Amino acid sequence: MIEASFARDLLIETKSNRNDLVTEVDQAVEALFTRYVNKNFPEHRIFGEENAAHKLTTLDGPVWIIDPIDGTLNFVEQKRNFAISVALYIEGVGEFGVVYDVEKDELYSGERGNGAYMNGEKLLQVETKEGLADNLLIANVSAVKLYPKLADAIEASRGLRLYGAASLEYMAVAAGRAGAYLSANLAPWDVAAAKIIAEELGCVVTRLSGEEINMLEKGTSLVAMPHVYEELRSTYLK
Ligand code: 2AM
Ligand code: CA
Repeated sequence: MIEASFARDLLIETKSNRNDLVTEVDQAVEALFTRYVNKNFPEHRIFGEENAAHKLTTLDGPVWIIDPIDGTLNFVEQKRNFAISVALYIEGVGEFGVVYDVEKDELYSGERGNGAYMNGEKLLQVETKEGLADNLLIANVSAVKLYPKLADAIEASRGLRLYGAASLEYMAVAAGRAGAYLSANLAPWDVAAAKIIAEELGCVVTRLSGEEINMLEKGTSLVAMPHVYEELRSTYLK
């Protein structure tokens, strides 16, 4: 459905600001998952980005947390660097998640306690690279504004990268392509699936403050390999 949309002009609307976009494709993909969940698991609930009926205030029971397109701005501007993110939470605990990079045809999946996979191949836990100096960092400008010392962390690191799709930035850390990803404002559906996969690969996931992420609220996000996590938290996130 997404790939077919590349051939036509998209209907694009703005949400909270001029760069917060939704297209008819975001809505159609969420509707597709909604039909599937309703048909196969009628008692399950859906917490999704693009449908007003999909806003929840509790995570009781089984809940599918869905972002039909994470990185909509990339989808519109680049036709790449975006992903579908789907997670199953039961009583607030992340059980299963998939992040699908549509353009690269890379399907990441993870199940709590059972490891993570990419296109069916088991992913290995990331090899520990020494310190910040040996790791690429992914961070957005808003995170640096919130914690100005992060500018020093970036300078101390191997270099700065930014892709513009939170779930894929999580996968970059989970797969060992970067040491950490820091963001100032993500929604539950941006991180729900990616968090499960990253944790299965040994990453630590919290708010920038070190607090646990409440999957009903937007907020800051930090995912990192453990030793990079400690270095960031102890020296740069104060
Ligand atoms: P989205 O494409 O699903 O909105 C961009 O840096 C990353 O931040 C994307 O993963 C994007 O997800 C997410 N994001 C969350 N809230 C956003 C907002 N209000 N405006 C733009 N991007 C947002
Ligand atoms: Ca989205």
